[in-house]
Amino acid sequence: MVALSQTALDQYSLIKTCKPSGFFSGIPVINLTDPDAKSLIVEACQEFGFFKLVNHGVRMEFISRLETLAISFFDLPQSEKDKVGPPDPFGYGNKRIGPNGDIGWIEYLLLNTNPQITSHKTLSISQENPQIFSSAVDDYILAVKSMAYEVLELMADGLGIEPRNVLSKLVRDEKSDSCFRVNYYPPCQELQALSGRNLVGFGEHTDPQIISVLRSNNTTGLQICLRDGTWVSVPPDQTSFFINVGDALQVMTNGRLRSLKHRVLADTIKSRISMIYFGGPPLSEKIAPLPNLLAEGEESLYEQFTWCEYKNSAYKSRLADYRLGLFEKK
Ligand code: GA4
Repeated sequence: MVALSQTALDQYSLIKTCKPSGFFSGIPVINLTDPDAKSLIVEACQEFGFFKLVNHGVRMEFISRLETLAISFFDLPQSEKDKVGPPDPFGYGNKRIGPNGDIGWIEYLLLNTNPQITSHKTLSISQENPQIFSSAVDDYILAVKSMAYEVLELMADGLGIEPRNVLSKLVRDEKSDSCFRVNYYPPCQELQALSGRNLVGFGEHTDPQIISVLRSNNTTGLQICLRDGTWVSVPPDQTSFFINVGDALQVMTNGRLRSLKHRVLADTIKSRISMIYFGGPPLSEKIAPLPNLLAEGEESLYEQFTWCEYKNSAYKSRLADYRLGLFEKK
């Protein structure tokens, strides 16, 4: 038994391990209906690039329906799941993340969020009734998008920039290059017992887009990197959303808001499931500091680039690379 597990561990020796850290109690919690939400959001995004959102208005039934369907998909035999993969970048993926050799203790579905482009892959996720999964995704995404627009509008208000839809319109645009991911992290008890550490489910990285909206079940795993470089664990909360600033928003605010370095460790006992909406701009959009935000004489910290250029460069990188580095002015 031990020998068998050791083989399994050797097989996964490329998957990194980490020591779990204590829960962090300092994560800003923002109530979307709070009259002070706009300034609290800006403060949280300046300090952490991250906050927890409560009273978000997304109906629990949309969340639960999608989660249940996703779990049934991940419970299917491997050969069935493989029919929806490998990701190109959309589709079902197992352990391999992105095209450049990153691996983690994870299975996932990466989907396009544009309802007009429901791919055959999305349709084949729920075999008995192909529409079930895609309509659950559509309902969920619609609700999460409208909450994300509101957050981005409050953010613009809080930053004192006009018009208030200057950020939300990019994600709202029908050509917005957004995507959606369902991550499933199976428990890793045996492998953990052998290594004495937790397996990394999704290695450290920042998200390239404008905004990411995450919802998970009640299993721990998400860790964020604080300004001083320490990694802390985020207490899970299945009724709330976690919002994080992406690289594009960091550039558009000339570094005032910070994109968040984060990672996920697999739990030893329980599986973790998370669903993340990544709001991105249209491919042709120029990503540069918003002029109304720059103080007099303040220059952009970054070379100008389009979202398409940034995305292409991101797909040539490894997860942990500092992707904005290539675009910083020397
Ligand atoms: C991180 C954020 C999103 O999950 C994602 C990821 C993408 C992928 O899994 O295909 C990337 C990663 C993410 C950043 C660097 C590249 C691209 C894997 C990878 C190694 C869908 C995205 O947009 O960028």
